Amino acid sequence: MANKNQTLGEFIIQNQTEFKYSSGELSRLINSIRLAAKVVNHEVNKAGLVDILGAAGDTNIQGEDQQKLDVYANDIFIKTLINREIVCGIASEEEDDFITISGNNNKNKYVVLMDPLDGSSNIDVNVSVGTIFSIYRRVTPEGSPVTIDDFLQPGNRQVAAGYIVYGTSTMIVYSTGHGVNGFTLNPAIGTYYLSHPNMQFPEDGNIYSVNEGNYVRFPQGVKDYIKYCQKEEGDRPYTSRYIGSLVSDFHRNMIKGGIYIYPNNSKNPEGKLRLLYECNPMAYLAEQAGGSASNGFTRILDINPTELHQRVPFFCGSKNMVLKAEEFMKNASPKS
Ligand code: AHM
Ligand code: MG
Repeated sequence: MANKNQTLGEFIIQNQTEFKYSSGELSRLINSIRLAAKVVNHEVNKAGLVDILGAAGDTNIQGEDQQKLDVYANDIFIKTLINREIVCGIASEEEDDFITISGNNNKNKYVVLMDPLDGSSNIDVNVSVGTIFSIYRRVTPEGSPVTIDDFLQPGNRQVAAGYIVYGTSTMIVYSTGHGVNGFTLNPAIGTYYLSHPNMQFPEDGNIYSVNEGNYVRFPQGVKDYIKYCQKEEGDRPYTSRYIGSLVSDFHRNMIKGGIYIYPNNSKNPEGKLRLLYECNPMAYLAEQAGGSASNGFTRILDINPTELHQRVPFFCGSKNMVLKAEEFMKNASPKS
């Protein structure tokens, strides 16, 4: 039974036994992410003071170099995970290659893949950004250094995934395969409380989120679907809402019902979003909340990744909306 006074720390302990291999390692890992998220949150909240504290590339009054926030977030998450010797490897959107962590004699079981600060171009204009993370059990034997195979696993093998949204409130939303729960940070005391237990995507929705500025470059199926959303019929036209910050757009759609689309287009033939750092974790959360995620034709979580920074088209949100968009994609594609 969900208890709204419950803190994230209490929730993690209470639910530890639900984990398949309950050694406490995954709980400690989520605890580390919780901690790093607080540090990043503190820095993101100060971003508006940039003219006072110094812009990226400057040296501040204490003689420290000011970093870009996405680089800062990347460093904080990596340092926190390395210092606690809690994972055997990390891959990040900000790093060219994966990082091997050999602490604890390579005995740690989990790898973390993350986008430390997604939507960072929104920071300058005081719009919400987020952190996205994804956790897998390694596939190579414990006791040896990780290899690329530990990272190139299909999304259906994730053991946990989540995001932090640095919005009007800071929230951490995550799943370990038993539904999705959201916790809101009380900044006065630095504690996250269970504010959104068992989050569910409405099956239908009336919001579509896509960068329509790219319309002329979209595949015909997406153009047709957008026209469908705009048609005056039944509960349509739908509302268009696009923040340009995946975590925020997803978060709103999960609460209100909607679809997020970042299609391939003539300029980005594979799409823009990264399969491992953005699409897989969001797809896992969507499905855990009763929603759906596809590349227009195939379930995102069933795609076998071939490279770390692989991009894919992304259609994610309320189940019936994703189904409808897929129908348009199929109907518009050349019949074989
Ligand atoms: P980023 O990882 O470089 O921040 O890019 C990902 C972001 C998403 O958060 C957002 O939905 C999308 O890029 C917006 O892209 P665009 O400006 O092309 O619409
Ligand atoms: Mg990103």
